[in-house]
Amino acid sequence: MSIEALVFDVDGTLADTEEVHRMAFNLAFEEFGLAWHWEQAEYRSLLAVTGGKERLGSYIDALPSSAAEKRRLHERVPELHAAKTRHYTDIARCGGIGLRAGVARFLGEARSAGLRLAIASTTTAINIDALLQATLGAEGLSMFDVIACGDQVRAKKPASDIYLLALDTLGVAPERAIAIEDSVNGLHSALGAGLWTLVTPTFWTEGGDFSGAGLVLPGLGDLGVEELTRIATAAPPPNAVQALYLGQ
Ligand code: XBP
Ligand code: MG
Repeated sequence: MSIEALVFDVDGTLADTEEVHRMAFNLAFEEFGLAWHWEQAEYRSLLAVTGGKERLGSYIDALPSSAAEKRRLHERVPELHAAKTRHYTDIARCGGIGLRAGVARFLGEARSAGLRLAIASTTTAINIDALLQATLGAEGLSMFDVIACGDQVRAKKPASDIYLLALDTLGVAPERAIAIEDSVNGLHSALGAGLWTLVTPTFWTEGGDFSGAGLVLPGLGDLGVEELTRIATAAPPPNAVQALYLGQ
């Protein structure tokens, strides 16, 4: 069965963004007078929770504070996350984040091959807009037929909601699409939606259990679109992969 669409994750896949997300969180903590500072090692473990607001909530829950203090802090999460997003988009818009190696070439090749492009990401639309316009210019957004992201779904990765939304909006069956991810959460989200998945880990996600991935590579590098679609279509049907993932 031929491939019609490629569905890309954003953070860690299109660009290695998590160091800038970490910096933006720390800038927001300073702005709010919070004595919090996420070092890389701590942030790497906090990334097990997808979604910046959910990550903040999980961090607060683990604080040695009173229930009343935790309630007060939870109430501030939306404004704290909005400040973090402002810091992140400021850095992205100034060109502080580049695409990962091979991504721009791969996107161009996919479009020339007539494949449709989509995004399925946990981050916010404003972050995606800032990153894509800064790295790909005016057509950075228009090259994607669908951008499914952030709070458009209730359950974030590893739940499959965001990939199911992307496929539904594209009008493409899972077996006619390939997912490209960087993390275990992202892989499980794509597998649960029945997509054959290429995983390209970063420092933040390497060493994860990528069982069920169709292919794991250090990055897109020189991989050809034609080569990827050939590998994916020669692979076991997604329902077999999905069954493997779902333990059926
Ligand atoms: C990765 C995430 C996001 C980012 C932070 O998303 O889990 O939460 O870490 O961005 P992706 P926000 O699915 O693109 O890998 O603070 O906007 O959530
Ligand atoms: Mg990711």
